[in-house]
Amino acid sequence: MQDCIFCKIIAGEIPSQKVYEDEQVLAFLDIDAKAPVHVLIIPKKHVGSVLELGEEDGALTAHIFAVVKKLAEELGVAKDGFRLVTNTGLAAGQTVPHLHFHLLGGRELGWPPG
Ligand code: D5M
Repeated sequence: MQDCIFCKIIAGEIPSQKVYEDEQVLAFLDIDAKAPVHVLIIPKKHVGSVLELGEEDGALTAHIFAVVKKLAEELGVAKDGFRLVTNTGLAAGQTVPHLHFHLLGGRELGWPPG
């Protein structure tokens, strides 16, 4: 999608520090890391948020979660614990309107989040 910063990252028009890529999914380091491990996992298909996910995206959604699990293990946060966050809409602080999952770990994570 034009003017979508994450679509531009997928297209290679904006650089990113990739940690995983396949045909459906890209994962890269968050530019504003909030934890020692802070990776964004995004579908390559432009989806605005979870509100735009449909039943037809079931396989894609399952694949995203499989990638989350793989990365959590590879990045060393699976054992101690990590958080998976998808901010949705203005009140939740979503700043990029392309579905993304924050994988955060490597420190104690407070609850509830701010
Ligand atoms: O999260 C959007 C996240 O996207 C936020 O943590 C910063 C990150 N971001 C924005 N631009 C970039 C680039 N170019 N590279 C890496 N990370 C980026 P949200 O939940 O929408 O607030």
